[in-house]
Amino acid sequence: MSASHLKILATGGTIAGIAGSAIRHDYRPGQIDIEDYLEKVGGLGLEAEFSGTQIANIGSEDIGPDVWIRLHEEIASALDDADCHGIIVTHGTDTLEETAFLLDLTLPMTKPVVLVGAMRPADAVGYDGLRNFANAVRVASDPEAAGRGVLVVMGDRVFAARDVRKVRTRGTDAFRGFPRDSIGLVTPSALDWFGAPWRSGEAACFDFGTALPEVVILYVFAGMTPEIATRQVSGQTRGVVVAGVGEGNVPDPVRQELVRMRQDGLPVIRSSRTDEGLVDREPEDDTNGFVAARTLNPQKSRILLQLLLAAGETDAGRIQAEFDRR
Ligand code: DAS
Repeated sequence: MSASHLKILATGGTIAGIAGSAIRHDYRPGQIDIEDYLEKVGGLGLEAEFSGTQIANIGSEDIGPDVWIRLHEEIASALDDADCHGIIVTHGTDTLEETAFLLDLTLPMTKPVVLVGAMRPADAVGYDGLRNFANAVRVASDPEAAGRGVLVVMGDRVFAARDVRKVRTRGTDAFRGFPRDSIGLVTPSALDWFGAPWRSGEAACFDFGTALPEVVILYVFAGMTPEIATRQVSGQTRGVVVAGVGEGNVPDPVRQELVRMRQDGLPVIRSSRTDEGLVDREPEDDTNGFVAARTLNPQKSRILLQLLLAAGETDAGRIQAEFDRR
């Protein structure tokens, strides 16, 4: 098989981070630029040719719509380039799941698009970035990787963007998927898929490029009051996601405040602060006008609601149908 031509879009993060010592914990993300990184990778003997673009060189806690718009433009251009077989985005791990899900919802499923990061900086003992990158090259070079949504490769596992989330602050096994855990296993020498592609050739679910409307996430805790909820919603807010306790539950006074927000025209999505599990519709949702997030965590629910609102969708029934189908 001739070498794949892969487009590498670098945004920074720990994969490009430097600690300055092999034993220091603290480090600075985004210290290695893409050209230096590709030079490092050149010594691995990977069966691929790369062209790199530095989109940003920052910690992913600082990534948001500005970087997303540039990433989206560069990926769309690479998807139209007949000489490009696949795209790899190097990214910090803290918000990797949000970038991946945003791209998953706004790109056509025609070529592999893979996000990859690292949990340890490049000069740390046990640096995982080169292995993760080599794994990402194997996935992005496989035509079978297209049609599975945007993919995340971390810790020898392949995740679908709609499932993946960071579940640990440290350690190279920091990512899990829900409801599906990994959809494939990968090493620098082997790739095994579990199941066939299910979105081959699909068009983008949503347009992207306009400013994303403000959607807030209300994190629920024991003793939360309606005033605390109200203070987090401003005149610019266009939607509310609740990181509820258990299966998306809130104290009753807060529920009453959320009903008022709904009556003022704000969609309200009930998600959960609990790490895994379904948030299903309850009979009261019909009365309250709320939407159940189903399998999407609060940060992904926010991305989906932003795109729905940007597309002019505010009907709770149609929004619920969109959450049901993800
Ligand atoms: N520095 C954090 C980030 O950019 C952590 C990381 O990259 O893994 O998300």
